Amino acid sequence: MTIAALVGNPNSGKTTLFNALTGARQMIGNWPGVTVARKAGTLRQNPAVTVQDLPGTYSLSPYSTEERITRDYLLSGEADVVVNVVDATNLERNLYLTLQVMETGRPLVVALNMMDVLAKQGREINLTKLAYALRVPVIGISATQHLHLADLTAAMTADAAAYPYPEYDPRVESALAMIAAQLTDVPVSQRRWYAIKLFEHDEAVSAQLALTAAQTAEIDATRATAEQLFADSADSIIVNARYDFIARLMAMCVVDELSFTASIS
Ligand code: GDP
Ligand code: K
Ligand code: MG
Repeated sequence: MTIAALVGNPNSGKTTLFNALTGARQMIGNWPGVTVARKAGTLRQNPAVTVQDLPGTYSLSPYSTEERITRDYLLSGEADVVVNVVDATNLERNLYLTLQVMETGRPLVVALNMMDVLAKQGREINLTKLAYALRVPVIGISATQHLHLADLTAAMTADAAAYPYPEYDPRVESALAMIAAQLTDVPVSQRRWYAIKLFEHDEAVSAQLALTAAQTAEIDATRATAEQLFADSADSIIVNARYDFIARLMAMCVVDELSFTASIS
């Protein structure tokens, strides 16, 4: 039995993909304690794979119910694989969630949706480079036209790479590594997620981990050093690291016909 969870920004095509993958085989309920609908189904072609729909969200910060449900579900480890539905026509904005999903340590497949719209706009995304840079499989699909859905389900059930995650500025990485080294009780796949939260000074997460005074002091010192080095707050350091990474991906992978024409004229 495999559980594949669908995550994505609102309007990325999650519901359309969910319906295309599962057909009529759907179970509807609620997430515990809230009135947000919870929908699951099994793959048309393979009933041993359950597809779990998650609420649409732009980020995984715990500020809204949708973000909290999605974040807690991913951290629970229930999903064997996460399918991140990405709107190819809004790649830059959608990738912010992708990076956060990778930080939760679940195996990931990117379903790059709306490829039909992208083609009509005369734009191209180099899927090979995108997959290489993210270190996860990227499958270009159209959920409405049922394009390449078999490739997607094949990628969902293939063996995933172990805990891929985006690598940021080396100075951020070394701070995160120092914090992660304190977290020997946290499963390896989730150390990066918790290291980022502790770097960001997330009080709820530090309370949950029951750190010793020495560990807390070590983490505070690491954060203070980074804040001094970057002359910025820990929160902004992480946000900027994600945006820098996305900017590099965009420069590497996106071909805009208009800008191409301009550059050769
Ligand atoms: P959700 O908010 O992520 O659940 O997104 P929906 O599945 O409701 O899709 C949002 C809109 O995009 C709907 O009008 C869909 O018909 C449309 N849509 C979804 N996937 C595709 C696609 O691959 N191509 C095109 N052209 N439209 C799509
Ligand atoms: K919608
Ligand atoms: Mg929907």
